[in-house]
Amino acid sequence: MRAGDNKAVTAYIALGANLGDATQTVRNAIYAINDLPETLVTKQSSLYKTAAMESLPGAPKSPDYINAVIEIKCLQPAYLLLEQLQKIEQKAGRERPYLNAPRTLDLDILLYGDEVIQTETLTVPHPRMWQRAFVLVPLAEIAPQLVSVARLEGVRGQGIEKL
Ligand code: PH2
Ligand code: MG
Ligand code: MG
Repeated sequence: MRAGDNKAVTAYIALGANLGDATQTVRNAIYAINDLPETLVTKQSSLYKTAAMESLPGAPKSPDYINAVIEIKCLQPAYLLLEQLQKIEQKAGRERPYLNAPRTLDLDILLYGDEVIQTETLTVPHPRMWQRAFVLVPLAEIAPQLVSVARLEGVRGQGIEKL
């Protein structure tokens, strides 16, 4: 597809990794997403090193994450995009031993145009995105119109460092 295709939806995807060579995994994932059918990566944030959030009580302490956010133009429906993102996660060695376990790669759809989606497998907008500096700071870098100063102020103090 072409970036200017006027039927394409603009969507935002959060990338996160905190096992193995996280930086390389996130970079490779961006290439893999750009290679998906009917999908183009049109913007990409810097990479950020971020403190792990929301580990389960009693779970081993999680290593820092590498996080980023990308903008894509996409001609496929969100549920198909999700399936393909999950395949990329699996190829990167993703396992799901427990909630919020450290992961080789996590790809979350944050926003899919202005669609509101609530199914068993997919909730868009992402329900926790506005509470997380590791999402809002990179999102504000590539889409400042989507993130108000008040939203950014709300996540101040969460550990995040631009690489
Ligand atoms: N993802 C989580 C849980 N906690 N913490 C950081 N810093 N970055 C993440 O991507 C992340 C997290 C669940 O997906
Ligand atoms: Mg996630
Ligand atoms: Mg996920």
